[in-house]
Amino acid sequence: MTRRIGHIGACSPLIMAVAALTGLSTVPASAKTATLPEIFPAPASITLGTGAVTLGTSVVLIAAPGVDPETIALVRRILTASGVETIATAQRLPSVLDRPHIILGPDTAAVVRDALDRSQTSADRHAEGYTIVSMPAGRGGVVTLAGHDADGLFHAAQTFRQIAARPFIPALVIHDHPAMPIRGTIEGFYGAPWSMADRTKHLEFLATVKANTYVYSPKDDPYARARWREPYPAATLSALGTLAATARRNHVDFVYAVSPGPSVCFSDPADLQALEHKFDAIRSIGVDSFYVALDDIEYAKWNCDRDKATFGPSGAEAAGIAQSRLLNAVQTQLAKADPKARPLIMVPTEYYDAKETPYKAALRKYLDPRIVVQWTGTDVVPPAISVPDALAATKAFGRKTLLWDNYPVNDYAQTTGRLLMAPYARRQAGLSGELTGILSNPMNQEAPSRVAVTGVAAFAWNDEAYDADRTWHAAARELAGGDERATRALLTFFDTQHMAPTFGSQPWQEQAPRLKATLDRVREAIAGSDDRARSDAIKDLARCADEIANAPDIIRSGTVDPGFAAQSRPWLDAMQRWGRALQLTAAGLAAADDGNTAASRYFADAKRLAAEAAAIPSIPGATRFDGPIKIADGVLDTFVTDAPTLFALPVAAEAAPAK
Ligand code: 14T
Repeated sequence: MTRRIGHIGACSPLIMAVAALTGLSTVPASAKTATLPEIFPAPASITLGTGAVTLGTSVVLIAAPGVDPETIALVRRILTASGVETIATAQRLPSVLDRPHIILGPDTAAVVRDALDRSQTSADRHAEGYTIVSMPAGRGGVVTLAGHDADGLFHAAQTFRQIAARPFIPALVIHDHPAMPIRGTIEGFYGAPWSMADRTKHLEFLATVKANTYVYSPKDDPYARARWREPYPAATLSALGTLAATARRNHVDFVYAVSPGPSVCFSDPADLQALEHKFDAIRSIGVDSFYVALDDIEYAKWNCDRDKATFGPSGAEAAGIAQSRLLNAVQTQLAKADPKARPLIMVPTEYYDAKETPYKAALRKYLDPRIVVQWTGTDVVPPAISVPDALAATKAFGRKTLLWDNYPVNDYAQTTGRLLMAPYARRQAGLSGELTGILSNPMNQEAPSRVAVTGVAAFAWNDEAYDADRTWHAAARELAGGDERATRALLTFFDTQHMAPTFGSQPWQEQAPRLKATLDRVREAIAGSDDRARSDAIKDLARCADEIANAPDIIRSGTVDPGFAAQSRPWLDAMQRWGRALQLTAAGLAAADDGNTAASRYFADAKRLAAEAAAIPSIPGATRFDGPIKIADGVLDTFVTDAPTLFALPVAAEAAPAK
C-alpha cells in the first residue's frame, strides 16, 4: 500500500524511505492493522500482541496511592490530546469493562500488580524502569503503566504519549529501563548563556526524551567562574530556584556547577568555605546536586604562595593532588549536609584524552572514589568514541567516567557561522558497559540543540538499539509538531548544517551529504551523452532548488516550534537566498541545455544572489564566534560557481566578440 509522494523531496533520494520509516506517509494506516509503534528512545523490549485498544472519548483512570501529581497530570494531558473528553477515576478494576481503563502506579501497588498478573507480565525492576501492558478486553481494554520507581513511572508516561498519539493502541508489552544512569546536557559552552526561558523549555524537552540530568555551567556566568566567591543577586538566585523546581517536576536532576579554577587557592580553608557557602546558597533554593569544573585553567602554576608551601613546586602532579584534596573536602561536606545527595561531579583539567599522565595518576590515587569524573574522549571534539576509548578512560581516572560530549556545541572557531544539525553518530554500541552516562554540551541555540540531544538521550538510554538516522528523523518530526511537510523542510535545512568540525582541520561529519548526492548526479548527467538524462537531471535540480528556497517559509510559519525559527533566523534567511541562487542556476542550466542565450543572464543573477547569501551575518553576540552564516558550504557554493562552466554557453549573435 504505497503512494507516491510526488515530486517533493527532490534534494533527497531517500525521502520515500524516510516517510515509510517515520510514519510520514499521507496514507492513514488501515483502522484494522496494528503495527509496532516506533518509540524514542528505543525501549529495552517491545512485543506486539493481538488486537488493539481504542481510547475513544471516555476512559477511566486508576492511579495507585502516592503517584506523583505531575505524572497523573501528564497522563491526563496525553489522554485529552488523544481526543478523550471524559476521564472518570476509580480505585480498582471492575469485573466488566465498559470503556478503556488506564492504570498508573508503582509495580508494588495492589491494583498494578493485579493488572500485571492478569496479563501474566513481570515488572521491569531496574532503576528508572517501567512496564507497559495494553490488553484489549470487553468494550475497552486495560492499559497499565507500572513504574519501578517514581522516575520509571514518569518515563512510562512519556512512552505512553508516543503510543497514544496513534488512532488506537495495539496490544503490546513493553519492558524498559536506561542502559546508562546519567543522561542529559551540560550547559557548558562559552558565549551567550541560555535565557531562563530557554532553560525552562529545555528541561521540559529533556523529560520527553527520558533524560534525567541538566548541569548548569555556562562559562559566561560571572558568579560561577570569574567572581565565583561573590553571592548571586537575589533575582538571579530566585530565578535559579524556579528552574530547579521545573527540573524536579520533570524528573530531571538540576546540578549546579562552580568553576573556581582561575583564582582558587587549593590549600586555603577560606576558599573551601567560600565553595561551601556558594553551594549552601544554591541548596537553599532547592538544588541538591553539585559540580566543580576545573577545565580550561592553568594548572602548571599556583594561584597563591600557600599552595606552593603546602604542595611544593607547581606542576601537573601537584595540581592533581591539590584538586583532589579540595574536592574530597567538598564531597565530605556535601554528604554531611545532605546524606541523600548525589555524589559530586567534576571535570578535570586534563579532560581531553585518556593518556596515562602524572596528573591523572594523582586523581586516580587521591580523588574520593565517590566523585564522578567527566572527560570528552580522545580530544576536546573527537572524531568518534569507542568502547576501548572509554575503557582507557576508566583505567586512567580510576573509575567509570561520565562522558562530556562536545556535540553539538558551536562555540569554537571552526563552528563560526554554523548550526550543528547532523544525526548524533559515531558513538559505539556497548559504551553503556564502560560509561556512567553522557552529557551533551549543546549550542548557544537551545531549540536547534534538541536534534542532537535527542540522539544523545536515545543513545544513553539504549545504545545497543540506537539508530542515528531514525532518531534524527524523529527529532525533526517532534520539532515540526508532527507535520509531514514541516518535517521534510527541517530535514532539508539540517542537511545544509550537517558538517561537524573537530578542533583540527578534518571534520567528523561531512557537509550536506544529501544535497551533494543530488548535485553530483546532475553533474554526471550533464557530462554524459544522454540528452534525456541530462534534461531530466536539470528538472530534478530545479525541484531540489525549490525545496531549499521554500523550506525557510515552511519552518517560519507552520507548525514548527517558534523558538527554533527565531534562533535559526539568519540561517533560514541565508538558506532562502541560496535556494533562489540555485533556482536561477537550474534555470541557467536548462537554458544552456536548450541553446537559449538567456543562460548567461540567469547565471549572473545566481552569482549575485549567492554573494548576497554568503554575506548574511550571524546575530551579533548570539553565538561565539560571530561571522558569516554558512549554508551547505563547499557543496552549494561550489556548484553555483561551477554551473556556468559545464556548458559551452550559447552566445547571442550580436554579442559575439568582434574578430
Ligand atoms: F571541560 C570540558 F570538558 C570542555 O569541553 N571545556 C570547554 C567547553 O566549555 C567548551 O564549550 C568546549 C568546546 O569549545 O571545549 C572546552 O573549551 C575549550 C577547549 C580548548 F581546547 C576552549 C578552547 C580550547 F582551545
